[in-house]
Amino acid sequence: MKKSTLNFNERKREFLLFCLEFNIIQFGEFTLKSGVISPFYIDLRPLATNSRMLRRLADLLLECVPSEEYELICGVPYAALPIATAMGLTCDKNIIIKRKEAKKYGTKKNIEGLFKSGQSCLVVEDVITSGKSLLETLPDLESEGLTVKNIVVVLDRMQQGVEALQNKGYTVYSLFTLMEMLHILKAENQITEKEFEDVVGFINQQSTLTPANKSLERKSIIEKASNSSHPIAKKLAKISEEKESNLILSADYTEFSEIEKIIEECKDDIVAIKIHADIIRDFDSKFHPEKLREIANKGNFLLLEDRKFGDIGNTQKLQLTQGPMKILDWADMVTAHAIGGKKAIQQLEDIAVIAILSMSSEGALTTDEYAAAAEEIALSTEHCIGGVSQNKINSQLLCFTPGVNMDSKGDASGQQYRTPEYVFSELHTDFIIVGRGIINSSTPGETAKMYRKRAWAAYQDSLLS
Ligand code: S5P
Repeated sequence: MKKSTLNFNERKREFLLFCLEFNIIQFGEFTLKSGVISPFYIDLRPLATNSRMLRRLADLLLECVPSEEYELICGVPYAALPIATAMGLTCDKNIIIKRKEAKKYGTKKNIEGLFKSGQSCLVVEDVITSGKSLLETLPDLESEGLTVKNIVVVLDRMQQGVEALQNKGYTVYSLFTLMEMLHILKAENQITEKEFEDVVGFINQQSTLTPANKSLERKSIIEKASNSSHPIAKKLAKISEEKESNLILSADYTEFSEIEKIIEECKDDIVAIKIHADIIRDFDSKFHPEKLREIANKGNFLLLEDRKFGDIGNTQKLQLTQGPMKILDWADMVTAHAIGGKKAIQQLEDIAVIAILSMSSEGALTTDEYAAAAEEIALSTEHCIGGVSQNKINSQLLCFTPGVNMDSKGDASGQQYRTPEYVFSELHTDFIIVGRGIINSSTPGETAKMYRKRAWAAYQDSLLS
């Protein structure tokens, strides 16, 4: 089969539209096994009869999980069995089959297939609700000596299943959450506003993860990232865990050589470097991006261009791809205002976006009302991985907070600072963005280390409280 030329998000959309067309997802009135009337119904089993879409789904799921993390693939019976088989065929890894009931004769085996104790296994599930069927399946695999760390699911119904598994130490990757699926279908005009609201109302009524009770809990970066479908959110979370760091260095220099120098000093302590390419006097659109990419890969951190897009969609797309910066060619993430509305921000879909929800400068016009509206846009936009915020974010978005300094309360130009401890405990920040607190220090390397340690400790405390 010819490989699709569409990008990850376009293929996700294509897959959902297919599901709708073939009644794999249905909207209406359905009586569930429990007797509850549901405004939607999902059954992925018929998917196996369409080999093209099954392959497409296999590709998407394989892209969710780093391939070096597992040797075998196992589908939870029955819906995920063909999906796991398609994945195995695609990535050339062996699959094993977990029986629904143990064999009553012969070998009485629970797991079928050729495997060795100690091998790592990726578990595949179609839909995760409470996580019960996965929690029943995993001990059977583990009792055979298999190591299970990662689980990939097509759809997270947002009914605490992911949390239940995370609490047991598993990493869950979901291709879609129910909310994300609804937002895509709404954006594609495939469901009406009423159908959208009925399903959201139903989810809330089923006492699932409503925005209200989500706000009570402080979620970890890893949890948030596993609920995000964007690979950059997951990569950032992975780097953060590996380096025990929540620190993004804001290298606001006007000479490229100074950026190189500060990176050399701070690279072990940061998860990302944030630059303003448009203030670099000697920015060379070919040489500097290549150099930045090379040192970022080597130093295991990401590149954030703080472009703060804030125009109409068409202009933003041109600003992302054209001109001397050619940001799309080298940056992993960009910042963007939501001021131009949802459609405008959608034009940046080829890159991970951090939406500006509120600003740290004195007198900023980003009121609570504005921030809430911007957050709503970010939440319903697939490629928005987080928000730049001076307030608590009550959702799954990663929270990035600039305006952090251990020694100063602000500058003469209206910048306002808070301490790492304050932002982690009060705002539930995930990443701090620190500029002059580090770059103006006489020993930036040591200072970056100090910020990293204080931030990580405050972050850990905030998870416990
Ligand atoms: O609200 C904001 C948003 C951003 S991205 N306040 C900010 O200060 N920033 C950026 O963070 C700002 O553009 C600068 O690059 C950095 C803060 O730098 P510092 O030197 O004040 O720590």
